[in-house]
Amino acid sequence: NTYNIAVVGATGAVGQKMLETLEDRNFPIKELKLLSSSRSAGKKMMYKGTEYTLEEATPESFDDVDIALFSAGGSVSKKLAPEAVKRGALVIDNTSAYRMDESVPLVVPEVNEEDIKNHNGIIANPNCSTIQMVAALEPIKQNLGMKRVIVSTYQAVSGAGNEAAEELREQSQAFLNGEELEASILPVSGDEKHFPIAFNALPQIDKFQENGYTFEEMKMINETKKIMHHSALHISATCVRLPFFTSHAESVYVEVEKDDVSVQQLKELVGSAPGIVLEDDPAVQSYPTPLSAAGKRDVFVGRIRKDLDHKNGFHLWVVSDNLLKGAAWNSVQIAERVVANQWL
Ligand code: 11C
Repeated sequence: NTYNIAVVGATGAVGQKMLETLEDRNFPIKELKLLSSSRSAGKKMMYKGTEYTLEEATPESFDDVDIALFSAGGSVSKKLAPEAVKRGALVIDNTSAYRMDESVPLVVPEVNEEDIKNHNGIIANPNCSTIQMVAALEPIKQNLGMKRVIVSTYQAVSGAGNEAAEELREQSQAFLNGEELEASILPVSGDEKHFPIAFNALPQIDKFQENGYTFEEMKMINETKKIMHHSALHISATCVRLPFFTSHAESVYVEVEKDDVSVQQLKELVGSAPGIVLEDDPAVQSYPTPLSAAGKRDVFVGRIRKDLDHKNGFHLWVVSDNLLKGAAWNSVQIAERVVANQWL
């Protein structure tokens, strides 16, 4: 079987990776449609050596589309995803628009693939920093039980889009030339103040909420509970933007329910889980980094060690390409599971 596929937001940081991933995976495409805002309509992009012209996304664009991959911002998804569904398309939405909607499954295939079955036309793709963490935590939750998670993130600028990545490039050059740094996007394009990211660390990703946490932190907290079906989980997050381009890294503290678990046991569990690669050998300085994970689809885990005080506490270092497993690959992987299981 082959399918008519639409990519909405094809020119964005994630949209570009969606095309690359569909091509790498040789996804069974009958017809491909690249959709965008009116601003990008008319631009050309390549897929499998053929040039495609971007069309402005309208409700009618989805006539005859089987699967629509959305990554053009929450407001576009809010407006056009229901139109696509009305016309019979399955929407895989990479924005936060529908993630916490009870009628919409929020899916990381390694964790809750079965939830796909309950879709009503829309499947939500979680936030990038959430995806890699839950993939690493799932084998722990399943085998040992999980009581508490405390995560601190080290996130790449590409998570904030191509323009944020450009801002880091320009500021880095300016810094090395001894020039003044101009910030107009990060930490959050829509917020009042902007700070330099080059040679810096910004403890704000997305806007602050009333409880003092940022929206990115609340996404990690709420999405994790939903994906893992673990509403009783105690979980807290601190999200930080750092000056590198690709992959998010996370320091994750987890408390398990089972007593007397050894580090070796935890390494075996995590290392044999789907989608996870264990790179963990302090004796030979083996651990993943943002650079070593960039361009790869897996989630890499290292530095697994026991907490020195809490007998059931462990620390992990989790790294993955935020545009691949964190976005494009997870979306295409959902599409692959839908097709393989005939859950369209
Ligand atoms: C970042 N995690 O790194 C964000 C980007 O909800 O899909 C992903 C935003 C989202 O800035």
